[in-house]
Amino acid sequence: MDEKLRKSVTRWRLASAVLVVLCALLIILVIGIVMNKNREILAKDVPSCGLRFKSNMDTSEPEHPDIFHDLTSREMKAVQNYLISVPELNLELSNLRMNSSYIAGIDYILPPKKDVLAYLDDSRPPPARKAKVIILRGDLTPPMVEEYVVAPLSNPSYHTLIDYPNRRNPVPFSMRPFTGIEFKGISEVMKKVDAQIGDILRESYGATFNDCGDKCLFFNPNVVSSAITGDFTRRMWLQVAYLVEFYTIHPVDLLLYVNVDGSDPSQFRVEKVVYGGQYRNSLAELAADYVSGDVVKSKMAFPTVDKNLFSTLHRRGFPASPTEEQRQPQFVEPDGARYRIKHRQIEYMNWRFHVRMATYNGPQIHDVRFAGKRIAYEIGLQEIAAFYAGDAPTFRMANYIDSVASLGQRARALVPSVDCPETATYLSTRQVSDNQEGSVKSERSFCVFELNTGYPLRRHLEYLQFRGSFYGGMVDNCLIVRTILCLNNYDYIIDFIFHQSGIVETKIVSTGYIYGGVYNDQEKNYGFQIADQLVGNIHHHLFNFKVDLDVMGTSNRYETLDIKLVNVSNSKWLNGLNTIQSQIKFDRSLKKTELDAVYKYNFDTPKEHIFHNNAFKTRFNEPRAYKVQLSGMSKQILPEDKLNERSIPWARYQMAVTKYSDNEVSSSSIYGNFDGLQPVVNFTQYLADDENIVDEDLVLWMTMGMYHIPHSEDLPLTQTPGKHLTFLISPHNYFPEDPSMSSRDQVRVQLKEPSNPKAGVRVDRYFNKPNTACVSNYKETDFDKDVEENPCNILDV
Ligand SMILES: *[C@@H]1O[C@H](CO)[C@@H](O)[C@H](O)[C@H]1NC(C)=O
Ligand SMILES: *[C@@H]1O[C@H](CO)[C@@H](O)[C@H](O)[C@H]1NC(C)=O
Ligand SMILES: *[C@@H]1O[C@H](CO)[C@@H](O)[C@H](O)[C@H]1NC(C)=O
Ligand SMILES: [Cu+2]
Repeated sequence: MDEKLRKSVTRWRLASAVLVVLCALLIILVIGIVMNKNREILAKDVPSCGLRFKSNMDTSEPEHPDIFHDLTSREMKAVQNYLISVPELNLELSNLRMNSSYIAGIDYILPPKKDVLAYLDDSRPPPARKAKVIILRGDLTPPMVEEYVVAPLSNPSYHTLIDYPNRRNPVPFSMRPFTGIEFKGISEVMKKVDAQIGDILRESYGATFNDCGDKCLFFNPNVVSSAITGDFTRRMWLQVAYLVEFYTIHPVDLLLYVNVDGSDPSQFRVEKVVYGGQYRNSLAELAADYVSGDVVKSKMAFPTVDKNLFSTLHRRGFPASPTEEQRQPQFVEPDGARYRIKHRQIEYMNWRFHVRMATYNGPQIHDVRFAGKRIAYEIGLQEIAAFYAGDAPTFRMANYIDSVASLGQRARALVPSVDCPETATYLSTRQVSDNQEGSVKSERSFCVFELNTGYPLRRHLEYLQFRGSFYGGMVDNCLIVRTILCLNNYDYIIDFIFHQSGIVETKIVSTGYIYGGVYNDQEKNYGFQIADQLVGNIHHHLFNFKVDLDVMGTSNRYETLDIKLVNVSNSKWLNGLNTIQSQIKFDRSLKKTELDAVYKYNFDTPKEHIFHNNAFKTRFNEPRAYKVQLSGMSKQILPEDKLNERSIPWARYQMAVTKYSDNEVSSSSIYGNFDGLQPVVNFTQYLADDENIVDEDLVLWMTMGMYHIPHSEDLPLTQTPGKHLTFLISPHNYFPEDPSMSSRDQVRVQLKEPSNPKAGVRVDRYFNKPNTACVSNYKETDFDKDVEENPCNILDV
């Protein structure tokens, strides 16, 4: 090819390339215009929806709270005003110190069950409302924790120390729950730490506790149970950490054993210290050995805090797709919400129940009825525990029994479109805690929503024409009541789920930050190294729930359906040699006493658990029962009645069944983290009297759990998939058929003329119009704007 030709070809190539690019740009432009036009059309012509029936949502606080309602702000104030006027209580509401007399929490006392049922079922007058007030008497010598009943709430006029037949009151001060005042006290110790080993801290870790600018240290407390030390002195091991987002995965190699006994923080002191794995008996000893070169220096650098720091929750990295703005799927309720809320009573389809947030135990539902009939008097959380392990003394002691932090006080704001769907209705809760006059409202601490699970509740397709050709199915639309408890690093999501088929499901799921220590070879069997110097320590999550089941009244019995092997002979019709066939059958086994009824899961003895009233049978004389199904079991392998295990005896059983007693309200207590030597509540005693449980009012104590060996994908946060633990309460020969057969959510398809398929099919949706387009009227920005203007609706400010 000559030079001229080559040049002209190159020119042509260039020109056509430019043309192609121009065309492409033009096409993109045209598509863009058309698409924008389409968007405009959508926005203009499609009606917005979700507006109707908003009047069915009355989430306000009532003037006259009904029997299951939590304390109202007015009642809390009245209790405080009354108590402050009682000279011998010496109560203070502000400028609190550890040696003040102050309120740790106020909770509603549910009246004795017989009085509640007389009111609900026999139109008797409602029993008087009463409050339980826990007062930390730092002012007494010795200091004490006192539990009072205060009543009547309409106008409080008396208070008495609650006289429990089976638990101590008052309780030693050293077993008290955590309060903000105590943590202020502990931070006083940190001033001493800075004074004594501040130089070591700066040289080793580039940070101190006080006057530290943006390079500060903080600590994670690990309660040392009295069951371990053998005495009632209040002590903790503190894991020192960098105060960054987030400190539980930024430990430094320093552990402090602190004595935080009594009500005088000036007496709080460090009794042992572990620096770089080296034990010393005092800060002074460490300081001396550091100077003389008798300790190996530990060295860690303050983390670089930016969005790429592995422990922060800023978005980072490159998303696979979508790479440009494209919104996520959204929820819409085309004709408005299909449930009603009146204060704390919720109605959905055949369901009706009340919800509340118990100060110490967390979320509870009461008087759960389906089609008008009570199934459960109460279903509620009792305790959340996390038992860690490790070579470091901190992790050996890190056996959290979380009601030490008052579970109900830890329910905080739920974020629309992340924590709950956009369509959810929110309820707020109120708590009184230390250092507060009046009560504090937690906005959006419960959410209520109907969830289209996108999963069939049931379906069948008969595709063969000669067998009738039909389809019948129904999506599992259910109502969910959700709360999330924020317990330091962990977040526990608790759902009560109401299915249209009469099944109520209770679910607990964990997410949040893990808690890790400094990695060294001794930790090898306790966790993986998952970041520089970080080990994610193994731990066992354990949860206990109470279910006060009332199936057709309070006279109930518990039977297991024991699935067994049986050998049957086929000799009547089979003339061969080997006519014995093995198959399964079940035997009904009535549980007669509490100890007879404790359930420890055994793979070799499969069984189902049913509860029923012996006076109510189906027309075939079968018991009309409710079945309890456990899907979150986890074996607790620590030896029984030893050390910290003494505070969680409920975890020995996957289910225990007791006879109802007004004195056996909860399986655990806010003192459990400290009181192992002599527990204030010893759940084993509920069983030890081995009462008859046949035709009695029965209470079920359900334990669920999960081992967690953290791995690098637990960074920055541990995720919810695979961590759903549930138990279900389902009708079992209780209804003649699936009660959801009456639901309009179902779809039936059949031939118009069974003998003439060509005539086509008919689809019946029972007035549930499909696919009518509408745009959700939900505005995400409402939340963003709200919290911008009212930061306290999401964060403690
Ligand atoms: C209470 O504690 C504070 C400081 O913590 C102290 O100044 C005060 O004297 C104490 N009061 C009593 C009565 O001991
Ligand atoms: C049934 O037969 C099998 C062997 O075929 C035997 O192992 C088992 O023990 C028998 N069970 C009963 C309940 O008889
Ligand atoms: C709890 O009570 C049971 C039964 O009375 C008893 O055996 C057990 O030792 C008690 N546990 C503690 C920690 O006191
Ligand atoms: Cu975990």
